[in-house]
Amino acid sequence: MNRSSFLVVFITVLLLPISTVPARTRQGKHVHHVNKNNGAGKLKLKFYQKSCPLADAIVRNITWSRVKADRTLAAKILRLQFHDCFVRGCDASILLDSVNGEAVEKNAIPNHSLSGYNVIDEIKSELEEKCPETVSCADNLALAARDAVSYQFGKTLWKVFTGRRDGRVSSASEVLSKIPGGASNFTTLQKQFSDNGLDVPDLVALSGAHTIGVARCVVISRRLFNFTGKGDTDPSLDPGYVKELKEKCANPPHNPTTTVVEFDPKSSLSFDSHYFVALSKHQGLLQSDATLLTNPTSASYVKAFQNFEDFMAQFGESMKKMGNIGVLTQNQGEIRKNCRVVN
Ligand code: HEM
Ligand SMILES: *[C@@H]1O[C@H](CO)[C@@H](O)[C@H](O)[C@H]1NC(C)=O
Ligand SMILES: *[C@@H]1O[C@H](CO)[C@@H](O)[C@H](O)[C@H]1NC(C)=O
Ligand SMILES: *[C@@H]1O[C@H](CO)[C@@H](O)[C@H](O)[C@H]1NC(C)=O
Ligand SMILES: CC(=O)N[C@H]1CO[C@H](CO)[C@@H](O)[C@@H]1O
Repeated sequence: MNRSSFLVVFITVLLLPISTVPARTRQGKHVHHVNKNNGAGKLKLKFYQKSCPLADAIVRNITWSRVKADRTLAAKILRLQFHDCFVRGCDASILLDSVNGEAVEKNAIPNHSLSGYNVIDEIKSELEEKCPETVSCADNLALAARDAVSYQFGKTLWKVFTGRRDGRVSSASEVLSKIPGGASNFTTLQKQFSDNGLDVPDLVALSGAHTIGVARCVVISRRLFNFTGKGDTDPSLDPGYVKELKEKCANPPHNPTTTVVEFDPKSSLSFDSHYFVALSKHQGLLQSDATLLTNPTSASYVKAFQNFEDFMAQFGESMKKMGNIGVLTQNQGEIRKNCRVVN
C-alpha cells in the first residue's frame, strides 16, 4: 500500500463510527474505491465562502431576475442539471459547445428542447468579473437549478453542496444510453437511476420535476396516435385527458416538433405536488410518468408525494444525491472561464 492510499484508509477508519469499523474495514477496497472515484464527500456547504463570498448571491440574483421575466425558464434550467448529471456526472459537460464539428452532448437527440444556456452564461460572466476562475460551471448550474425552482417561493428550497469542478469532455454518443426516454418502462428507469446511485424514492421524487414545464407533441405522438402501430392510443391514459391532448397535438394543424403541451395542465409554472395528483388519475403525460404506477413501491411514493411537504422533503434530498453524481473535485478537471469551452 503506498503512502497516500494508506492515509486515505487510515483517515476513513478514523472517521467511521466505532460500531461499523469491523464491517467497513473488511471492505477496505470498496471504501478506497469510493474515496478515489466519488468526490461527493468532498462537496460542502459554503465552499466559496472565502474564495468568492458573493457566489451564491450572484447566482440567485441573476436566476431570479431571469425567471421573474420568464417563468418557463425554471423548468429549462432544472432539466439542464438533470441532463448534465446523468451523463459523465455533474461536470457541466452539457454546457460545452461543439468544436470542429464534433457532436457534443447538447447536439444529441434528447437535447432538442433543452435551453437556458444563456442564463448560465450570464451568471458565469458576472462570477468571472467578481471572482475570476473560481466558481465552476457545474456549481453554477447546480445553484441556478435550485434558485430557478425556488423563485416561486422567495426562499431557497434545498441546500446545494458545492466544490464541483468542470469536465473537459462532452460527447453526443454518450447521451442516448444515459438519458431516459419518455417511453421507458419501470425496469429501465430503475436501472438507469440505480446506475447513478438513485433509488426508487429518488426516481419518483425526481420525476416530480415534471410538475413544471412542457413536452413537445412529438414525444407523445405514438402514445396518442399509434401506440402499438395500429393507429391506437395507450389504453392506460385517462380518456378525457387523451381527448384534450389529441386536440392540442393533432397533426395537421399542429407541428409536433414545435407544439408543446404542459406536463401538469394549468399548473405547469407552479412547482407543487399536483403532478402526483394528476398521475394518480392516469393523467401522466409520458409513459415514463405513467409507469411509476405499475410498481407497488413506486406507486406508494406517488401516493405519498401528493402531500407537498413529503414531496419537497424527498425532492430536496434526491436533488442533493443527483448533484453528487460523478462529481470532479479538488485537483480534478478545471474551472472553466467560459462554460461553453474548455480552457
Ligand atoms: C424519470 C426519467 C425521465 C424521463 C423519461 C424524462 C423525459 C422527459 C421528456 C421526454 C421531456 C420533454 C422533452 C421534449 O419535449 O423534447 C422532459 C421534460 C422535462 N424534464 Fe424530464 N424526464 C425524466 C426525469 C427528469 C428529471 C430527473 C428531471 C429533473 C430533476 C426532469 C426535468 C424535466 C423538466 C423540468 C422538463 C420540462 C422542460 C421544459 O419545460 O422545457 N426530468 N423530460
Ligand atoms: C443583485 O441585483 C441588484 C439589481 O440588479 C443589484 O443592485 C445588486 O447589486 C445585485 N447583488 C449581487 C450580489 O449581485
Ligand atoms: C422494458 O424495456 C426494455 C427496453 O426497451 C425491454 O428490453 C424490457 O423487456 C422491458 N421490460 C418490461 C418488463 O416490459
Ligand atoms: C404506425 O405504426 C406502424 C408500425 O410502426 C407504421 O407502419 C405506421 O406507418 C404508423 N402510422 C402512422 C400514421 O404513423
Ligand atoms: C442546441 C443544439 O445543439 N441543438 C441540436 C440538437 O440535436 C439536433 C440533432 O442531433 C441538432 O440538429 C441540433 O442543432
